[in-house]
Amino acid sequence: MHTPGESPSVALDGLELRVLHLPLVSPFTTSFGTETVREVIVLRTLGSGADGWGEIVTQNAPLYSSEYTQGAWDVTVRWLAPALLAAGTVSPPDVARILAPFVGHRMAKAGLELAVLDASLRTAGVSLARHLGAVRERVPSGVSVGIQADPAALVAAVGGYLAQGYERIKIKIAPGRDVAPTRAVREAFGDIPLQVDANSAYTLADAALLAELDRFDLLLLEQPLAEDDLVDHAQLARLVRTPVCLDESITSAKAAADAIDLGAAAIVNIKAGRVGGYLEAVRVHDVCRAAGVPVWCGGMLETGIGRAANAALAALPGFTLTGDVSASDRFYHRDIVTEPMTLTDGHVRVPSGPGIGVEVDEAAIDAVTVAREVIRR
Ligand code: NPG
Repeated sequence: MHTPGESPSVALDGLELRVLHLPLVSPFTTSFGTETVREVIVLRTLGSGADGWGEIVTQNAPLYSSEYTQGAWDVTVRWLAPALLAAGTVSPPDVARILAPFVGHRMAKAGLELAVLDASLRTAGVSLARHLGAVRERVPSGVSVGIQADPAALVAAVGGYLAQGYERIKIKIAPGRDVAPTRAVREAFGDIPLQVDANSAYTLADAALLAELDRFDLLLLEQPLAEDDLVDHAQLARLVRTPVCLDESITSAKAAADAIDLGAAAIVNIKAGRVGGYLEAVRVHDVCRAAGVPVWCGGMLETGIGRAANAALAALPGFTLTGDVSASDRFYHRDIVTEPMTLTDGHVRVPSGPGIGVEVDEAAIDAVTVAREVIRR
């Protein structure tokens, strides 16, 4: 198994934080609400070496997880950034160690670690993909389709993505918007690779309803129950035939190991932000691979920064299922990198340049920046 090795330490003189508001090409509806503008924090390391870029994938409101943008901004400005800057010179693995005393706030920590990784690897001239242990130059691309007004609108949306070449469809479900929309997509498109994501919208009392989805031969049923309902997920897994995949519940490699031991997860969605960084994400991958549990790379509507890093992660050998690593134009009219990710034959390219392998478009990022702060040591 590949373990990310040494990479140069970064001398940190400061950190730049920005809140961005990126308009979405179409509203994105999940069981917890509708987004029309993606609010995200982008970070830049300031120092003598190369600038490093990172992204904190929180949303405006704490609906997917307890983290949210203003909270992440506050904890970063008040606690996380000062602790890193006080250390002065940090290697990528130092970031998690230095920030470990601060409980939780994994998305904020992941964004900071990514910025340090990017600065370090740009200086070393090594790609993030190579550093993490990627074995592929391109990865298959899946798309996550939000809840639509009715099954006909869902079928139209899915048809559009299939026409673009997406290799796998994930549809969001919620109580009352589950069996009928799934049936509509199955009937319209036959044997396509299809999975559903409930974002914790059900309880174990819904087991019989969720078992009705078995007849649609889904790849997986993602996070049907609440984040901390591991035992209930294990019980549900015995009541449905569709493999249960966990997202929100998997907050670390330890959580992944526990979920697998309990029989709560047959498949794991890996998001670096949710587990506190790309280095922990690799450890989640390793735990799952050793247990024979397939993984796939989740998405958090990343800008070109996080999207490039996700493609690198998704190129690791255990990512045997197609991830939510879609083209930039799935979400954005104008991304903040000079070469936004595109779809070719249903795949996206894994960047091979130093660090995350993409360049930030300063004019584009300035145009969507709604708050900016520089913290110096
Ligand atoms: O392709 O980036 C993408 C979006 C994938 O559906 C997606 N993400 O629950 O997995 C999820 C969902 C999400 C997005 C959750 C944003 C929270 C915030």
